Amino acid sequence: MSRLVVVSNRVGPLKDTGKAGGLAVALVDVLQEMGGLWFGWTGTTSDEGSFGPLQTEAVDTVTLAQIDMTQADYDDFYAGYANRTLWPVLHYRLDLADFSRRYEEGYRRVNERFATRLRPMLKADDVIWVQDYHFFNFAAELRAMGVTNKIAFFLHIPFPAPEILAGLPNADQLVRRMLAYDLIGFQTSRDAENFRRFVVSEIGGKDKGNGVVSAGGREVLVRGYPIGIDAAGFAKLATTPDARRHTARIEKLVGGRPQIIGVDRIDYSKGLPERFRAFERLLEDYPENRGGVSLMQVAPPSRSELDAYAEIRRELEELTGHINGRFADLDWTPIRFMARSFTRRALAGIYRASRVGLVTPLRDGMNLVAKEYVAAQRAEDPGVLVLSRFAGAAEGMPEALIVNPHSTEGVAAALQTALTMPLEERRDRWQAMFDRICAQDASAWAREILRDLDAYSK
Ligand code: GDG
Repeated sequence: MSRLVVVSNRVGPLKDTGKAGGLAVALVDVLQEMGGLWFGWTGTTSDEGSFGPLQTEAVDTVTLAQIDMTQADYDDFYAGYANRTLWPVLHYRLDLADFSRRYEEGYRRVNERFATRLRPMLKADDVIWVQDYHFFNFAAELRAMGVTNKIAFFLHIPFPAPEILAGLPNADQLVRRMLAYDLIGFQTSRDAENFRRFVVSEIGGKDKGNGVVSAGGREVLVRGYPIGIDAAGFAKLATTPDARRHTARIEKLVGGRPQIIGVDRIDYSKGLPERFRAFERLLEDYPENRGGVSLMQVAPPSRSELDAYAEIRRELEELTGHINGRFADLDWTPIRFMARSFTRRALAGIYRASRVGLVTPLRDGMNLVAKEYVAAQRAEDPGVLVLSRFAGAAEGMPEALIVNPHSTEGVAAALQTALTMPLEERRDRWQAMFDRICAQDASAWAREILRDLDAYSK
């Protein structure tokens, strides 16, 4: 069997995967099974940057190999092109994108350097799997160095309609370089379709059917592979003593009154201000909820050095103050906004204590919170998931209450439906979603991509 080489911006952890998300768990699983190398950035900057020493760590059959970046690489590649250019464009926010030439150059530089450092570690029959928008160019760089191995790519965030992507300077070059991969996986069939449409309409390629596109002498398999979570593991987490303690704390606090839960990194793609306004509308339009229903928002800050992120946080603090000031009562606080993180166990317990899971991104590749919320519920008395149609997760969770996150009235009405839904209907909807997320878990996702890569590319 071939060895697996995974490339991603951040790597690991190999041990203590209890702390890691579903992605790390799934990758460690397949890496252990096939034997493998996981290559990426250390997370630190140094003067030597990617020219500096390779830091390695091995556990059984898996080796982690990491290199630093220089401060300039961090600024131009990571904070720059990845997070200030690609992230907004791929989330349909051309208005927020910064198209500085310096960023684009930094992106090419880091992709090239990282590929150069990986090259000597590669063996002839290694299977290479590159993750996410940081490394669109990675296969093209490897090919330029003569690497002929099978290489797959998976994009964790949305791939926008060609009409949007065309706004990115040099988008055609970016997509042309992506054709150096043998397989390109997206979160949804819609994203895959957007990519194929771009290849046909913008770079004169051909759609050959069955997901295959061709251009510039290359043929690539382009498909949707919705990422899953370790559903069974997460369900177990929700019943650990630590999780139970958190469930009990909330139950004590709300005293039988229903709680709505939101869990999101503070990011403009997550639709948080829109969500708070929809909750306010629930209290306006359905006054019977005043004094009863509350919204708990767990919101770990991310990328706070970027203005757009700092602004969202301020806006949320203001909205919380406004809504609480307007509606709060002696024994009831409408919104609990917490700009902090919790352990995964605590999160599982928090989900379990919440009658409604509110997941309303304006755009999201998949959204794992939607799946975690479902996994953490009690089978006998499960909560209801309210889910944005613009989350990739909506494609595979039709039993959720699907909403347009831009519609304040629509989300408020769905919340009211969720809060008044009879037990039997809650159970039916939950069971269908739970069965599906267990069958299509993170490890099934990874295996399917690797199987297709093996079957498709010669
Ligand atoms: C990207 C794509 C895609 C959140 N708060 C805490 C915490 N979390 C965990 C959640 C979940 C993860 O972070 C967030 O995953 P999402 O999928 O919701 O969103 P992104 O971070 O934007 O992830 C997304 C994903 O990649 C995978 O392909 O689904 O579309 O944007 O697991 O539980 N974890 C802990 N404490 C917190 O306070 N421990």
